[in-house]
Amino acid sequence: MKWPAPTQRLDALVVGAGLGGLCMIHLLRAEGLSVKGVERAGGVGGTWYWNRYPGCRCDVESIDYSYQFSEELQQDWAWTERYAAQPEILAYAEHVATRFALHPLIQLETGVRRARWDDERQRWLVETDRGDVFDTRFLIMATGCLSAANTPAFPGRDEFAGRTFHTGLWPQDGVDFTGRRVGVIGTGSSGIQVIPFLAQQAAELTVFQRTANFSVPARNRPVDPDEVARVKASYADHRRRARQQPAAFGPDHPRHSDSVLAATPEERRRRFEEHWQLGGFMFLGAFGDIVLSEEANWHAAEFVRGKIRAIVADPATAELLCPKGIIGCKRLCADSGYYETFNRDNVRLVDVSAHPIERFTATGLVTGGTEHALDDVVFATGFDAMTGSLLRIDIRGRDDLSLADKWAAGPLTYLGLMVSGFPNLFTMTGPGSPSVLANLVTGVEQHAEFIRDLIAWLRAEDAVAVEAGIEAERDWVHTVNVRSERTLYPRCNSWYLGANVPGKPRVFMPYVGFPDYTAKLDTIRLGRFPGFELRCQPGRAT
Ligand code: N01
Repeated sequence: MKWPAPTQRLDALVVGAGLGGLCMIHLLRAEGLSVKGVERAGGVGGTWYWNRYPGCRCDVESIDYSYQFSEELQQDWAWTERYAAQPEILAYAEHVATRFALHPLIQLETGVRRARWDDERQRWLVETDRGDVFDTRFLIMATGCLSAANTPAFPGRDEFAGRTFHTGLWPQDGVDFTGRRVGVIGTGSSGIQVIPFLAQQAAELTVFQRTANFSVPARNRPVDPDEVARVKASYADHRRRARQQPAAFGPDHPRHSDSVLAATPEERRRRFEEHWQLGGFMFLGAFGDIVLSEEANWHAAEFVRGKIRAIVADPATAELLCPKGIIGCKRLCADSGYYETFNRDNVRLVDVSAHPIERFTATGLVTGGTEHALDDVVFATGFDAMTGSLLRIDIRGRDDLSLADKWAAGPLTYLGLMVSGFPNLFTMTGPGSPSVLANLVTGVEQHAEFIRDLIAWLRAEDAVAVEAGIEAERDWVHTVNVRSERTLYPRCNSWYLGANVPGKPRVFMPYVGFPDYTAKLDTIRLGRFPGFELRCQPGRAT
C-alpha cells in the first residue's frame, strides 16, 4: 500500500501515553529531541485509563508503584491507600502529565495503524487512524503489556440483546447494574476484583468460571502516615533496595529463603498463616521454593484451598473454587472479599470447564444445554498480553520484514528492548524483559532511561541508527527460555505463555529475574552497549 506524504517530522515518536510513554516523552525532551506522543485513548494513563471497572486497584503497594525520576514528585505526591485504586492512579498520571508539561506533546484519540522503516533514509514512517504520517528517527512503542483486550469469539455473541462490557474497556461514565441479572465470564485478577462489587449491585450475579484461580486477600487499608514518613525520609534508599527485590517492590516485606519441605507441619502452617495475614503477593514469600518446586508448591496451594473451604459455606461451591494447579504459576490474585461473595444469596457459580459456553442467545448464554437468562454480560477475559498491542499494528522493518512474521513462532528480542531487523524501534517492557513479573512503573522507568542513554550514545557516535545484533538477540532469547524453565511458570495455561489466546505460540514471554536484569543493563551501559549495532549516515563509515 502506498504511503502518503509525511505530515510531521520528528526525532522521536512515542506510541502510548500510559506510565511508560509519559516518562519516555519527558526524558527524551530533556535530551533536546523533538518528541511527540500519540495515544488512542481520550486521556493519559494507559491501563489506568481503560480499566475503570468497579473494584479496580493495583496489587503493588502505592509507595512502590510510582515514579522515582523526580525527588520532588515522590515527596509531594500523597497516596491515600496501601494499594491505590484506579481513580487515584489515573489522577497521578494526569498530575505527572500536567506537572511536567507533557500534555502539549501528546495527541490523544490517535491510534497507530502501521509503521515502516525506510532503510535509505534511516527513518520510520508512521501512519495513524487520524491521517497523520509521522517521519521520525526513533519509534518507541510504549503500548503496554496488558492493553489489547481479549474477547473470545463465542458463537452468537452479536445476537445477545443485553449490554456487554469488557473490564479492560470500561465505559468512562461507569455502569449501573442495579436490579439487573449480570453474568461475568472470567475469574482472573480483573474478574476477582469486579465480582464482589457487581454482587453488591446486581439482582443476580452468575459467575462463569473455566479455571479456578488462587487469590489471597489484599488487606488494603489507608496508608500508615508513620510508614510513609519513614520511606520519604530516605526514598532513594528505599528505591535502591526495592530494585534488588525479585519483583522490584517491598524491600521491607518479610521474605524467607528456606524450603517448605524442611519445615515441620506446625512451622509450615504458622508461616503460611502469617503470610496470608500479610496479604497479596507477600504470601509467596513464606518460603523460598514455592515457585521453584512442585512439591513445595503443593503445600502452599493446599493451605489456600483450606482457606477457601473455610470461607465458602456451600461445600460444592467451595470445591469448584478450589484451584487444582500450581499457586503462583498464573499471576497470583489479590482480592477484597472475593471468596466471601459466594456466600451471598444472589451469587451463583457456573463451572464452564465441564460445560463450556456453547453460544449466546438474545436473552443470555447457554452452557451444557442450559440457558442462563442475563441482562448484562461482563467479559473479564483478559488480554492478548505483551505482544498483542504491538502485533495489532502493521510494523515493517528492514527489507519489509513484518514484526508479525518475525514473531510467528514467538517473540524474539534483545533484552525485551529491541528487535533485530527493526532499527531504531524500541519496545518498552517488551517480551524478554521482566515487565509483568515486576513492578511495572520501575520497569518502564528503567527502560525509558536505557533507551534515552542508547540514543545519547548513538548521537555521541554521530550515528543515525541502532539495532539489536542477531547473535545478541539469539543468545538473549535462549537466556530468557533457560530462566523460565528453572521455575514452575511454564507448567500452566497462563497468559504469560499466550495460552489464553487461540493460535498464539506457546512461549514464556517475560524474563524471570528483575535484579539480574538490572545488573545486566548496567553492565551493558558501562561497556558501551555490546549487542547493539550502530549505523552512520549513508556514505559514512561506522
Ligand atoms: O485476565 P486473565 P485478567 N471461556 O487472563 C477466562 C493484570 N491485572 O484481566 O483461566 C471461559 O488473568 C480465563 O479462564 P482460564 C494482572 O497481571 C492486575 O483477569 O483461561 N472463560 C480467566 O479466568 C493479571 O494477571 C490487576 O481458563 C474464559 C479469565 O477469563 C492480568 O492483568 C487487576 C474464556 C481471564 O483472566 C490479566 O488479568 C486486573 C473462555 N473462552 C488485572 N477465555 C491488579 O493489579 C478466557 N476466559 C490487581
